[in-house]
Amino acid sequence: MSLYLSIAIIVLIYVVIFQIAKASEYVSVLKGEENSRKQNNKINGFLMIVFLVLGFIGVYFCNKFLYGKTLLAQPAASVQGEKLDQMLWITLAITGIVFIATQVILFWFAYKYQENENRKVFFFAHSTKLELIWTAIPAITLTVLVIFGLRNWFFFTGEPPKNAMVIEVTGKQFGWIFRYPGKDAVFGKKYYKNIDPATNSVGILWDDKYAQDDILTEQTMYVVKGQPVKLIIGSRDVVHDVGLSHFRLKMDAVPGIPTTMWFTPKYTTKEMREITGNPNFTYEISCDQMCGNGHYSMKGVIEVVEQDEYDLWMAKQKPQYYTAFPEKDPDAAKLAAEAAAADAGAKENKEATITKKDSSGKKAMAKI
Ligand SMILES: [Cu+2]
Repeated sequence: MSLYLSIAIIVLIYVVIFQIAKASEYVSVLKGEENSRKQNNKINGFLMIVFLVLGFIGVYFCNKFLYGKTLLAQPAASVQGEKLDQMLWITLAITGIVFIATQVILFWFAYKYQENENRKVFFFAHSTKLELIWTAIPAITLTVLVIFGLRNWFFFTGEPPKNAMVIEVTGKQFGWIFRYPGKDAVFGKKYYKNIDPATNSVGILWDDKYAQDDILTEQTMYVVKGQPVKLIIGSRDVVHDVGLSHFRLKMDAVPGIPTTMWFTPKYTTKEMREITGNPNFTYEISCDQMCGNGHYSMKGVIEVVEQDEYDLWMAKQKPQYYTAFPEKDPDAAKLAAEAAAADAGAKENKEATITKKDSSGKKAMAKI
């Protein structure tokens, strides 16, 4: 019913506009072409100013209602992110000033210099000086912005400080795998043909002596507040992208070509919950590259914690080597030994009870 009503209203509006246009055409015929054109000019000039003012009011209200929903309303959660935010604000300020100035001039001129019988058109074809000015100023400004951008780019894709922890991030259809180098702080070698989704999701070469303490986790990555983290990023299948919007960073995950970036988290997840006023806040890794039909579900989580909480978490992690070879797990061997000992103990007890029963049975027999 509401659909028919909407169609009827649209048709009605169309008919009304059509009739007004027709009527104004007849009026202009009656008034004469010249008069009608002058009047139209005035109306259009006035509408230019109305459009300008309404446009600015629209921008103001969009900003008022939508700014809080953008990530800019939250502080950048990494030291590098702050630098990028600063760059963004400088770019927005420069382009914003240019945008407002050019739009005001554009609409104001259209109104102010509308057709006037007392004014003659000034013919102006070319000015080298003017062209030099409007080419040189934007060129210099953009060069400065690009230089700042490149400096930041080389900063966070370059070498991190020495105390940085290193985590390998591997994208796959559809999820994230994180590898920590373990106690020796060196990643074991890997080879794609060794990939086994159940026990060896990144294809670690177990013969490598550095490989046996490597730790694998999926979907959640733990990092420490204030400690630089270097990510070595790769992919197991198609191109993915590690998108860290709260840290203001992103980097492609390309199969066969490792990419890197590093950042220093500024706030723990708990602190960020207070800052954003959102008790369910989590740092998210989104895949920023369309990578297949499960792309939407590639949400990873980064837990930023204090050092002691990280140490506690790390202590609970088991090297992946023991998942691949459970028989070599010293803990499992210990447990097995304990279980065997318990078994043996139980057996001994049982035998003792039987002997006891036997002897009491014999005694009973003797009495008979
Ligand atoms: Cu993806």
